[in-house]
Amino acid sequence: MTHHPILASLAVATLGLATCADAPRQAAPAAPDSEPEARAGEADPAGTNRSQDAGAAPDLETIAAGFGDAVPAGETWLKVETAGKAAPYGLWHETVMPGETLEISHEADFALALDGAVVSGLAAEHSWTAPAEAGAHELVAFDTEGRRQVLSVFVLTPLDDGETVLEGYRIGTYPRNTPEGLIRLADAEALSTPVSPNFTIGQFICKQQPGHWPKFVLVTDPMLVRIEALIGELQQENRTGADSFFVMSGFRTPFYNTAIGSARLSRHMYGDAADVFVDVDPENNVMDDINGDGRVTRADAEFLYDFASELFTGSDAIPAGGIGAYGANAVHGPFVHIDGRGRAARWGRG
Ligand SMILES: [Ca+2]
Ligand SMILES: [Ca+2]
Repeated sequence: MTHHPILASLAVATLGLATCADAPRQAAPAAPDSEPEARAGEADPAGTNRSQDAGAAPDLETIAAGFGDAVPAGETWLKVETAGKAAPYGLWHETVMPGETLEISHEADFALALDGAVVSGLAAEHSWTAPAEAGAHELVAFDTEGRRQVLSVFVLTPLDDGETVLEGYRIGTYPRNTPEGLIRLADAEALSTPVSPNFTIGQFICKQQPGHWPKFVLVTDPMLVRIEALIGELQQENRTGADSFFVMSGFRTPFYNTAIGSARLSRHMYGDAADVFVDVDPENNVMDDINGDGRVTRADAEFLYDFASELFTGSDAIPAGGIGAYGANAVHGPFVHIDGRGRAARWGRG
């Protein structure tokens, strides 16, 4: 999925979206329940009754059409909440089980576009019921002032205990806490689906079965908030020209985790860990000389470790987790491990 320009069509019929278009549960007097989409070029009669709309009635399609392809700023413009929590960035992702209803709310009215089509009127609360099929969708929340927020919504493939292969992709067996479902990536195009301002889902896939589709993957919010905050701060302080990390190892299926002899309860199996480094100067699949001493060594991993440790310790908004520093060996260069285990853990720093 890419960032579609918002289309002017009203494809409400697709994907069972009739359930999404309305249902503002707050009894806003003129909420456009029965007339979810303003028609292009036609004043929305309901809009004239909204006491706080001083100007012309909003034409949602026109507003949505003006979005273009630009990714929204890192900050959360609308502070849209899903599942009782606000997205930490203006571009984020959400997972839902098939048929599960996503509740989306904000303190003021906003509208929704799904996969390029406006699918709701203005309201402070919306709900969207996921289709039965696993897949990725682009949900855009926007208001009449042109502010918007993007969520990549993944409808998961359910994973039953004891299920070891999904559509030919080896999952293996979780030693405990089997996830209720996995993100399904149907084809190479799905890899470019954004999950945060500086990361796509494709950066986290397991290295097994490279030519096989579909693939399955997970990423957790705490892990992603941590590496997103880290790359953002490195950019802010001009420590790197990288627009993302090189993710050496993200999600690992239990099958793969066992095959490489990793820890039995590795956070990687839950999408809650990433082994990362910066790699743009030069871009050569090896850590850059980020500490500027003219060499690429373990000291560069330790620089990233210290930078991360200081950043994470100093912020209440960043979830607790692990940081590990690693030097080079025969098969990889220096890197840091970042996870979101919920409590501070540190290792690998002498
Ligand atoms: Ca490099
Ligand atoms: Ca160095």
